[in-house]
Amino acid sequence: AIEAIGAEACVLRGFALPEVALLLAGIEALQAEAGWRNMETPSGFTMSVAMSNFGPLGWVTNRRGYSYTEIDPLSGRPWPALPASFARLATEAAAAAGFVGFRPDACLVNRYLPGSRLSLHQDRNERDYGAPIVSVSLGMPAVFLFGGLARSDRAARIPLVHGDVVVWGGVDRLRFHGVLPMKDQPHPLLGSQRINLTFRKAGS
Ligand code: MD3
Ligand code: FE
Repeated sequence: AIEAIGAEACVLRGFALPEVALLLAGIEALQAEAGWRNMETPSGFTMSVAMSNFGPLGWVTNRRGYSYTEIDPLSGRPWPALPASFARLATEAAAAAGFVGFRPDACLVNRYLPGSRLSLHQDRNERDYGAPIVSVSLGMPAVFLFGGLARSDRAARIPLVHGDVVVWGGVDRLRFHGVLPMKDQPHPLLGSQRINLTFRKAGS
């Protein structure tokens, strides 16, 4: 069942469940190859969400700003390759939501522990806002904030659980969004963490 949350945004409940074993194996490998890091924002805060990326492009933030890089600044090597099973899941979810032909070149992996949060922001570091964004939730439940095109617009609260996939594009692509501080509600497979995969087309 497709749950609309905007004119061109929807939740596909449980869409990733058949792929969970492959996703978790890939995330284990990413953790070993690249590792989690709490990056610094341009204003000097350390993010409470730990991050890593599958390539070819990875999202980073530091005191100089936000960007996409081909090289992981921590290892000095390219980001680990995006597994084909991950890319296929993102393409299939996008198609189910009406965005046919989505080919991600970036997969940001966010790791939330109890207390981690993501404050309201827009995703505007990508070259082409025409491509959708696909997000996969794993582990502990979270409350997603889905606002409007102005920071001050009231935000809807959307509960997301293990296996849910959200697709956003078109007129909803630049809406403000965030994640409320995580409660400790341990998940049988992942324990006290939530992992979110965000698939994007960042480059050309
Ligand atoms: C809504 N991550 O990494 S999913 C992010 O759960 C991010 O980790 C969240 O926001 C998380 O930037 C939320 C991704 C998402 C991405 C783009 C959007 C939600 C969006 C664009 C418009 C509206
Ligand atoms: Fe975002």
